[in-house]
Amino acid sequence: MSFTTPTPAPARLNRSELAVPGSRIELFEKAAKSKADAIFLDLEDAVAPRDKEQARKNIISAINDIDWGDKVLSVRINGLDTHYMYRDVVDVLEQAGDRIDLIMIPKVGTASDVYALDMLATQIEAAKGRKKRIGFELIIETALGMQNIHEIAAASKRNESLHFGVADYAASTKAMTTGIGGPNPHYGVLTDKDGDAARDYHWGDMWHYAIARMVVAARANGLRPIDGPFGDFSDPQGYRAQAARAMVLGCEGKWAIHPSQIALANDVYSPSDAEITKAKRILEAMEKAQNEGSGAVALDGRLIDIASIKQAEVMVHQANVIAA
Ligand code: 1VU
Ligand code: GLV
Ligand code: MG
Repeated sequence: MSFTTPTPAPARLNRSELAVPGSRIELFEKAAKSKADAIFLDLEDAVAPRDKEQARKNIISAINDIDWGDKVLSVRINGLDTHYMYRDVVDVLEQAGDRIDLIMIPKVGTASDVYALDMLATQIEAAKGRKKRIGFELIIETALGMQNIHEIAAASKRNESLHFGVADYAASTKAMTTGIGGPNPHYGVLTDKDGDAARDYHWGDMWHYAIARMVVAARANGLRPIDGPFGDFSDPQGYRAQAARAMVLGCEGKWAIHPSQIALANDVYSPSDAEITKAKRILEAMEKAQNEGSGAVALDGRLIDIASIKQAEVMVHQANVIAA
């Protein structure tokens, strides 16, 4: 291991994060009663400009008045390039009580964006005597943000998670697609025409680089990597496949833009009984191996070694957090 060890963000279950537009108050109670691990009340792109001020008021009342249970509660503020942002932060942090856990910052482009928000939050917390320090969720959804992702991830002790905002990222990188998340038929590989077999076309995962890069930046800085929206809420299979891909790359959860996606995310991001049993068997086998002086042994015809302990511990840890 390096002598440098990332300090982990506060542990929070973040398998599903439900997006709730701040202008749709009729959804607030439903969201609070849902099985989502986390909720973000949105002031940004799900709210039309003429509704921004009212949405802010709605969200402040909702944070104060609704019983959010043990959910992680966040507010997505407007971007730093808008005149809404400063008042989003000031009003929410001054007027909403301590129930709010996080502020979600969209379209973060540079470490200075995070620094500016840290300064503002720090001043408000000191002036108002807020006891609970607010954490930050950062959406990486622009080419600039992706370019600077490592500095962004390290920019504040308030940082808790990085989120992949696939819709804005596609727009920012000028990707020729109008879908929100998931695959695109043009992103595929056709087997060579000189091959023996009949030609075959495989769809690829056009978001692989972005998500993998986000996972590295997040994990290197002790943050949770979270996959963003999947717009086609009529396609549970597609959602599940996207969620599973991101999970295998290291993500800890995924947004739900519709209540039907919550159970899918919770399921994909909860290790199955079979996976937990396998991980525990690896730990048992390695404990036995180490007691007998071996670092590497065979289990079910496969190599396991000391790295396998760490892999299995990730699985068992997640299972324990879910069971707690
Ligand atoms: O069965 P009921 O009538 O009691 O309830 C409906 C509906 O009210 C409810 N519901 C929700 N509850 C809590 N939170 C939600 N976000 C939410 N959405 C719906 O569920 C029941 C079924 O709803 P539906 O199928 O009739 O859905 P609607 O036609 O009402 O709404 C669909 C959309 C997609 C518009 C709605 O789900 C929504 O606004 N989702 C969140 C959108 C959002 O926040 N977007 C920003 C994040 S994504 C991004 O920034 C980039 C793309
Ligand atoms: C989320 O904000 C996105 O743009 O996908
Ligand atoms: Mg966005």
